[in-house]
This record gives sequence, C-alpha cells and structure tokens, in this order.
Amino acid sequence: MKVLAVHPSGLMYTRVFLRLEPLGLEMIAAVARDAGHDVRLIDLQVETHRDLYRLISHWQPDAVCFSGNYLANIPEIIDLAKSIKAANPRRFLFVGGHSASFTAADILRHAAGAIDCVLKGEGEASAVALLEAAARGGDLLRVPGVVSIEFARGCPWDCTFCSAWTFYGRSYRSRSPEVIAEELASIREPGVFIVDDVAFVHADHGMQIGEAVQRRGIRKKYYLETRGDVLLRNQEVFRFWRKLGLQYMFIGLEAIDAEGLKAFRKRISLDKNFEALAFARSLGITVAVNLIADPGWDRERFETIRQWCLEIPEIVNISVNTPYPGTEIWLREQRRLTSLDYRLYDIQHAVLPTRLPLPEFYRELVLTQQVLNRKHLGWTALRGAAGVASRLLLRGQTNFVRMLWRFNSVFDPRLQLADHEREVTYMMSPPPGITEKPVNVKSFYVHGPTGRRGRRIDDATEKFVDDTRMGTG
Ligand code: B12
Ligand code: SF4
Repeated sequence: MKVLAVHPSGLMYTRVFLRLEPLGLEMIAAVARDAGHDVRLIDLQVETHRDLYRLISHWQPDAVCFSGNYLANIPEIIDLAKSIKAANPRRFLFVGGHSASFTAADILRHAAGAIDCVLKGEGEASAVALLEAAARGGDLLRVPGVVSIEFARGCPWDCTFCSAWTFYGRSYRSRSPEVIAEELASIREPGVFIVDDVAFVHADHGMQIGEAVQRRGIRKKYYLETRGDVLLRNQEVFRFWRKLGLQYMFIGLEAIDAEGLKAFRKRISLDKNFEALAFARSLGITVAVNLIADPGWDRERFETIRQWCLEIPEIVNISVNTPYPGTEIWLREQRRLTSLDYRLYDIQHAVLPTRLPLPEFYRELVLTQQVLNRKHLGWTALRGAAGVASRLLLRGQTNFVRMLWRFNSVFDPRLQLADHEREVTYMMSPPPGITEKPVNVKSFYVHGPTGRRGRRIDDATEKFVDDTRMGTG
C-alpha cells in the first residue's frame, strides 16, 4: 500500500521556540515501511497544506494517517481528513497518538465517516496489522535540524496535570544501550533531543548508554527533560553526560510555592527543586524551567513570578494550567471549563475562568513571558550574541535571529483573546462530571496499568519513586 503519514501544523510554542521532527510518527512510518509498504511522511510544522494536497494528488496514497499528539491540532486533522476523504472515498484514513487516544470517540464523531479508525496507544505494534486489515477490504522525508531519540518510554510518577503516565499505564521501559548508541552513531545532525518524559530515571541505564556513546567516540549536543529530584539523585549520570555534550535541560518546576507543588502532586519540595537548579548551574548546563500559571492568578501573583524569574539566571517558560482529557484534573477540576474548543488547549490559552478579566489575564501573562523573553532574547542578549548572530547570518542560518524577533508577533494578548471568538466547528465532549470522591486512576489509562513488572527500573529506583509518590496507581 502507498501510505502517507502526516504531522499537523505547529502550535504557538513551536512557532517561536523549538520545532522537532515527529519521532512517534516516524516510528509508525518505519514499521509500515519495514512491513513492505511504500511510505512517505510530510510534516506540516515545516510544510504547508498546499504541499500536502499537491503530494496527495500526485502520489495518490491508498492510506493517510495523522499524528494526533496535540489536542489543539484535532480540528485541523478533522478538516484535512474530510477533504482528503472527499477527494477519494476509498482511501483509508486513520489517526493515532497521545491526544487522539484520549478523545477517540469524539474524533470519529466529528469526522462523520472521514476517519476510518483511531488507533489508541503506542502505534508500532498495531499500525501494520491495521494497514493489512485495510488492504484486505520508504522513503521518509527528513526534517533538518535537531533530531530526536528515545532512551526510555513512560513515566512512573503521576502528576495531576499530566497524561504521560496514563498514556503509558505508569510503565517505564528502557531501550538497549548498544542499540541507542548505534542509532546515535547513525545520526548526522549535531543536535539530539532526548524525548523521554523524564530522562535518566534509572542511573545505571543512563551510565551504560553514556559508556556506549563514549566507546564509539560519538560527540553531539544533547537536550533533555527531567525532574529536579532525579537530577539530584543521579548527579554522576548528568555529570558524565555533560562531558559527552549535554547542553540544554528542561526541568518541570511547575510552581514556586509548596501549595502549588502539592496541588500538582509533583512530589518534590521547593528546596529540592532549588538545589537541583543550583546543581545544574554548577555543571554549566543551560536550564529552562517550566512554571504553570493558574487562571486564578491576580496581578500581584504575576508580579511575584516576574520578580522571581528575574532573580534566577535560568530560562523560564510559563504555560497555563489546562485540564487535558486523560489527566486527573480533567475529572477533578472544580471550576467549569469556559471552552470546549480544542484549539484553545495548547497551554497558552485559558480554558478555566480567570480571576482577572480575560483581556487583563492575557496582558499579564504575555507581559510576564515578555519580561522573561527580553531577559534572554532581548537587546542585552542580542548585544552579547551579536557575534554569534552575525556569524550565523553569514552562514545563511537566520533561524536564531528570527527567533529573537518572532516572539511578539506570536505571543500577543489581542491575538490570544481573539482566538476565543473564533467559530467553533468541533467541540469536545465535556468531562463526565466533577467529583471530590477519590477517582479510580486506572480508569484514565489507555491500556490499563502493567504494575511493577511494567517498570524496568531496579528496586532502589522503584523505592525512590514510591517515596515521592502517594496513594494512586
Ligand atoms: C518531546 C515532546 C515535545 C517536543 C516536540 C516533539 C514533537 N516533535 O512532536 C517539544 C519540546 C518541542 C514539545 C513541545 C510541545 N509540547 Co510536547 N511533548 C513531548 C513528549 C515529552 C514526548 C513526545 C515524544 O516524542 N514521545 C516519543 C514518541 C516515540 O512517542 P509519540 O510521539 O507519543 O508516538 C507514539 C504514540 O503516540 C503513537 N503515535 C503517534 N503518532 C501516531 C500516528 C499514528 C497514525 C499512529 C497509529 C500512532 C501514533 O505511536 C507512537 C509510537 O509508540 C510528550 C509527552 C509524551 N510522553 O507523549 C509531550 C506532549 C506531547 N507535549 C505536550 C505539550 C502541551 C506541548 C506544547 C504545547 C508545550 C508548550 N509549552 O507550548 C508544545 C507544542 C509543540 C507543537 N507541536 O507545536 C503535551 C500534549 C498535551 C495534549 N494533550 O495536547 C504532552 C503529552 C506532555 C504532557 N505531559 O502533557 N513537546
Ligand atoms: S514527572 Fe509528572 S509531569 Fe513529568 S512526565 Fe511524569 S507525570 Fe508527567
């Protein structure tokens, strides 16, 4: 079969900060190709809808699949599916990915027959079987830049705002260090983003990969995401990876007060988080921390955050507290959702009632982001980076410079407000009902929990995770 794999357009974040190749979709494309299908991949983060339609009309794929990781992309996927299906009703269309798994019934309902199937959960094992079933009734286009790699999959923690753990049933599986090193050796690009939810949960695994990388003399710049407590517990691993080229690290701080950390069930104290930042600083790694802004914040709260952010050297990303299907807060949040428009669920918009009038909330939010942005990308930074910028420009690499200026055209309170006024064609089903009773978390899981045997971590690490966790799972 000729199979076209489509990644939808980038969201606000990607338009300014970081755009990565769609690793999950590439994996699906790769298993389909290995099974003998003729496969192509198009990434609408870098190509246009016109490119997609042109490719479809020239190449005439038998099947088209979409990656539905991001909830805000669902309307785009449905509209594309409708027009692709209308052009050839015999073409087989399916969707998979993170958000699609939690909203499968809604997607099928909105698509009104244009989407034949939503494949829930991890797609490697089932995509080929699905294509075979469809057949009975490649050559991948590569995206330049930083590439992604997976060392391990899943997350053993259970933060209330996150669906990574429910998607993977709180499992944690790691890949063989030798296979990873081999894959890294085959990557030509100088930058590699490790897409694990929490990198180096298991110290031995991290060290073994590092040793394999060192043996092969692989030299890259690495980017990763992790937790503060993992960083502190496995300091020798991060120190080793610093030597191997670890350059940039995202740490999910989420809140700078104990109450906030408790509400998110982040299971880490403020002190530990600050200690982790100090350790990361001592390694000379660039660190970006994430904070979650609650729609209930007032002006003072934003001001406190701004002050705090200016006091620390780290890069700070601010996102908006958003109940996503598949998360615990989707069921527990006491406040009523103000919108069921998928497109607003990109953690840059408020979908819960704001204490400040909405226009003011966005003004404060964007002002806070601007202050942080200016701190790193503004005039002072530009002066400091002028050498780098002009060298890059000379080499024709305008991305870095464009990023410095793009922020204000994307993060604009008027635009964010106007997004609430758009006509809503597809409205998601609301949460089943607010409850204060203990929720059976197992009901969130896409495929059900696998228990201890699903977590490939040693007992000491399991105990470490358990000591931070409470109650659920
Ligand atoms: C790495 C990552 C990123 C990277 C980009 C990765 C990329 N190119 O898409 C960066 C850092 C840029 C990023 C940015 C953002 N991210 Co992000 N990201 C992740 C993370 C940690 C891992 C994704 C990954 O690569 N996993 C490994 C690959 C192999 O798995 P996968 O993509 O899920 O694919 C598997 C399945 O989903 C399925 N599958 C996927 N596609 C398809 C297609 C078909 C047809 C089939 C059958 C199956 C299938 O099979 C694959 C193999 O098993 C996830 C959390 C998670 N664990 O999923 C969050 C996550 C997807 N991100 C999230 C968010 C919110 C964002 C941002 C909006 C954040 C922001 N600050 O604005 C931006 C938006 C980016 C954009 N597209 O515009 C949320 C999405 C929530 C939601 N419900 O919409 C997640 C779930 C994090 C969370 N804990 O809440 N992200
Ligand atoms: S540590 Fe929390 S936020 Fe991070 S992936 Fe795991 S559950 Fe999600």
